[in-house]
Amino acid sequence: KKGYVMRKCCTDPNGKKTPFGRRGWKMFYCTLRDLVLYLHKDEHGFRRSQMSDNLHNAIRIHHALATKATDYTKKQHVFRLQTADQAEYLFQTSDSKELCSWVETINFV
Ligand code: I3P
Repeated sequence: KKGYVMRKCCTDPNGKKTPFGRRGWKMFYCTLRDLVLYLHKDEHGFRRSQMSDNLHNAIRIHHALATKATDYTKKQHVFRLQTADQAEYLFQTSDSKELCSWVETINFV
């Protein structure tokens, strides 16, 4: 699965709150492959540099959980991703269909 999403970091992989200044929403071209969510700057970055593009922006989703972020009311079509290493992110998708598709894909791969 692939597509554009907005991402907000809430909790860093150590379980500590992401510091102010790094908590903003940012757009990425997101691809899911082999239990890793790769966040590319855009489609071009995805095609050109494949896996080497922003390796630190890769999120391992083995034992991760995606849920609709019904408690987050500032934006629509947002899901929360909690990873095995205790990081937490919010992802905004384009519509409710995309939201369900991302959540199901992440949880059932
Ligand atoms: C954050 C940015 C986010 C905001 C977050 C801010 O600032 O304005 O949009 O989250 O609030 O800290 P920065 O870019 O300097 O990190 P919301 O859009 O959800 O309000 P937060 O600290 O309450 O998460």
